[in-house]
Amino acid sequence: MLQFLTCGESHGKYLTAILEGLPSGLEMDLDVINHELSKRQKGYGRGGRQKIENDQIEITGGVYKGKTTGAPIGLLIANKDVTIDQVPQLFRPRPGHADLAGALKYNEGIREILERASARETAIRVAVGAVTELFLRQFKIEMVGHVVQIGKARFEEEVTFDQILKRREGSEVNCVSREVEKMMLAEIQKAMKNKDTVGGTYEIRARGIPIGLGSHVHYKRKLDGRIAQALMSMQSVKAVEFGLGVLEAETPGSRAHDEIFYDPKRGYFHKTNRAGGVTGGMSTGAEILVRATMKPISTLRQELRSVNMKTRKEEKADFERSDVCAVPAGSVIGEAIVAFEIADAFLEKFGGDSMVETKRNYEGYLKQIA
Ligand code: EPS
Repeated sequence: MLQFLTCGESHGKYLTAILEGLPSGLEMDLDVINHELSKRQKGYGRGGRQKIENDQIEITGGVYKGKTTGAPIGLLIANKDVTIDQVPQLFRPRPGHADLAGALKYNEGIREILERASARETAIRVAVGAVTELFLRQFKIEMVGHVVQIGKARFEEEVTFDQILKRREGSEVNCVSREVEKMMLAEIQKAMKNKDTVGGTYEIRARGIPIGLGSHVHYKRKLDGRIAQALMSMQSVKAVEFGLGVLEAETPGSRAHDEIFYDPKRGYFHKTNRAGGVTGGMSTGAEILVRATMKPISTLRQELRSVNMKTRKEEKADFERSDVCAVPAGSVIGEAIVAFEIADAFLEKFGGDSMVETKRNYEGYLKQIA
């Protein structure tokens, strides 16, 4: 239902996206989009590029008098940094980056590959996600993201959606615990000192989800599969898990599932959320709870062994300005990515060319399952 394409290079003139499939009549709030863009630029351990850029969204189509018209929405962010002709070619591919496979496959230089592979592209994905968050809010669906691990520093406490919203405020690493934040900062400082980089895990939650988004009938329609694919497409992500996730392996079946209850006011509900809000590829009505793990950034000051693609001789990999830790930024990007996937599944189920129609369809469904 909902689709988007991004275009642009890290040192190109613009990052752009066309988002298609949103109904007419949705109010566009540029402040909300810009706020998400600015959050993505922050976080302890970010690289020098963020001091140059001040990402701001421009809408280039599909919005009239502050509201969507139903036409494709054009989004644009202008890059401020030097242009692609002013940055050098690379010959020593960085292990862990797209450099080697990309250069061979496309018969191009490393520069041509890394410019598009760069996580700079996530700026425009955050803008797309923020627009879909505006859509979801109209149906009382809300999103939140926070960092649960950086290096060995791990946040283990159980927290509610509201606690995350409140307690992550003011954190330099988007963590809800000040104690764990200190340990996370120490992990990043250690990596800086050792000319190294550090990865971690973020968690995304969505609440207010109706039962039945996604479907069990076809593998491509499964909601968890769609969210996992989208999160995996984010630069650096190497693992995605829902609910108990990898802990399912050691949990007995009697404690791995969510028992079913009924209340005349609430309808069917679960007291636990071990499934992370999705079973059989469909939303259960509980919060969607998904975690993504990012590998450490692959551009290292302490260069790894590589091969010079001109001479085929062993040399140290090239170094480019980069981040030491991008997990806090990842938690903002992940939130946008999950929002898009939920909005897509929502529109697939309820459709509508205008917000009035989508709302009517949604209310009809809620009555049906009450
Ligand atoms: C990024 C912009 C990039 C990198 C980083 C993310 O800018 P530059 O290459 O000019 O420093 O800082 O990208 C990577 C770490 C990567 O490996 O691609 C951004 O805006 O998020």
